[in-house]
Amino acid sequence: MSENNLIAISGGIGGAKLCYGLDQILQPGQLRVIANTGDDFLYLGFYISPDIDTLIYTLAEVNNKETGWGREDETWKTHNVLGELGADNWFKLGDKDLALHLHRSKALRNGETLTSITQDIAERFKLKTVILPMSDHIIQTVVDTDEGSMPFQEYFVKESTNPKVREISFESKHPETTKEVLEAINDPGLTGFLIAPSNPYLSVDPILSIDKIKQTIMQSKKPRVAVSPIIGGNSVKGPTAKIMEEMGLEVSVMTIANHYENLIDGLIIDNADEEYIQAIESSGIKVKVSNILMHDNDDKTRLAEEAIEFLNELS
Ligand code: GDP
Ligand code: FO1
Repeated sequence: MSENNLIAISGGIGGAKLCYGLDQILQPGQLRVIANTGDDFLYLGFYISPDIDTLIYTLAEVNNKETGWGREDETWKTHNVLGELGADNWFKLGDKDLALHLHRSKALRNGETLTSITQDIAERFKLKTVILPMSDHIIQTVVDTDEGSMPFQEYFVKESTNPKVREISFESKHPETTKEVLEAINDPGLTGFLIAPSNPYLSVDPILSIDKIKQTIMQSKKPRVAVSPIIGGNSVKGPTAKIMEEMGLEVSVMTIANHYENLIDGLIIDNADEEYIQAIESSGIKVKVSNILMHDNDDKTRLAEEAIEFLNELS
């Protein structure tokens, strides 16, 4: 794997599973992850960046394996006292996790960029993968539902994804990426791009909403592969399938292929979805079929190896 240099496009929990597998088999610096920041928000005065933190905790092997977010061996003293004080505590911040939010929020108040403080935190956690926020500006995912329009975390956590989604948009005064992301996606030594199995609408689309990122990847001569987040007509976790239904989309790998049309050369689908091979390939996207459900770390590294092999076949 020594000659491979990859860019992964990722949200949090689902995407971080594949990034963990890639991180295990690549050399330091060979994986750069462009991370979704559309979920970021200010909570109790702190800047929270859930997908970046999920990626960092997962790669550093300190993540909570049950929830997928937050840290393992966490304590909840602050969260509980916030409840006693009648303060907001619908978004659960563990004590260890909170230290990261304190540290990052102070750095941002002092004028550091999200890119630089993320790099600093990643170094402290001894990561060999580079985590690149999609932007240093606020680009807020807004979910328009039958109960009104709301920022992502209100929809996802406060309302437990119960409202029916009508439309998803990305609000920003500066919908721009960073020089670090542009250098990474224009790197002549790049092997290719991998779109991780994250929620296409809530985690990948915010990244692609930045025109420069989408156009550069679309025009790139390097191979681009996505791993389907849909298996056998359902999502593995989270509201992807529910949202697809609410937006009138068929919950299938074909819809995923159509969603990434013009952006990917290959799609990795599960054995359960073999029946779609021909239809996807006739839309011009090459298909690789595998077991794409990542139960354990062996599954993550195996799928990562297969994804790299597929990229090399397509180059
Ligand atoms: P995020 O979108 O990456 O922030 O994380 P989510 O937890 O919201 O999950 C997003 C998507 O990841 C969902 O559509 C899941 O179906 C998908 N996902 C989670 N685990 C796996 C897995 O093991 N394999 C595949 N192929 N998809 C997964
Ligand atoms: N998700 C929840 O469903 N409930 C929570 O209380 C919660 C807290 C939380 C704290 C820190 C963090 O980094 C993530 C957290 N998440 C929580 C995850 C949540 O933000 C979403 O999973 C992601 O944004 C989706 O990508």
